Amino acid sequence: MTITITAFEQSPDRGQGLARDTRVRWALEEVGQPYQVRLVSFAALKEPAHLTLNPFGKIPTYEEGDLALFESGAIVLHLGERYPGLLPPDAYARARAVAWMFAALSTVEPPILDLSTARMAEGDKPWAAERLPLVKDRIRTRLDQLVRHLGDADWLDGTFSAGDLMMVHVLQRLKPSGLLGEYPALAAYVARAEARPAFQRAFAAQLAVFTDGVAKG
Ligand SMILES: N[C@@H](CCC(=O)N[C@@H](CS)C(=O)NCC(=O)O)C(=O)O
Repeated sequence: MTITITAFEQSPDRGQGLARDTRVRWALEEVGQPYQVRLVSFAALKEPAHLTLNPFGKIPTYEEGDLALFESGAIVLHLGERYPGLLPPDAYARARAVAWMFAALSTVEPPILDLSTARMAEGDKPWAAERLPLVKDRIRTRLDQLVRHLGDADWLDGTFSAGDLMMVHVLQRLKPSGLLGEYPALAAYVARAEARPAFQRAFAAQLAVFTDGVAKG
């Protein structure tokens, strides 16, 4: 069954891999499934054809036969349930891996996204400079907790899972801020995940859109 995902035709990050199609590409690479990519312009995201796939007008979307999905977390979870390689076979370990996916998306990602908002959308407001340290401290609170949990382990819960994939992709957004560098154990955790051949392939494929103009899957 052909799998088709959507990605930005022109990404604001110029191929740094921060757009959320990268998590889906990475998950597809981890489970060894080939996929096609349909590139979408910002205007097309808000048109009816795309809104039937994602009512919020965003990428990534996922199509497989009669199934259409949106939300990167739901897509990665679907892949983890459908193919081996992302979620452990043991039911309890699997539940914990899913918990880490949710933790990445609903506990760690929001303050990190808030930093992007503070910089890009609110940077010119008179109160921006005063607010920024508060935003950063909220991120540090999460990173303190995360690094305490990780300890000297390689991954969040035993072997690499979709929970790590999601957490690492969320943390990657922090690199330019220097905040990740304040936590060498977390920086090493991200680097360990980035060394995975599946991540390397996913990263190269999303980069090719911007360097070669090619929709690689
Ligand atoms: N929670 C959604 C967020 C999707 C999202 O924000 N996608 C961004 C790209 S990473 C997007 O399409 N932005 C364009 C827009 O909002 O117009 C997910 O995880 O899939």
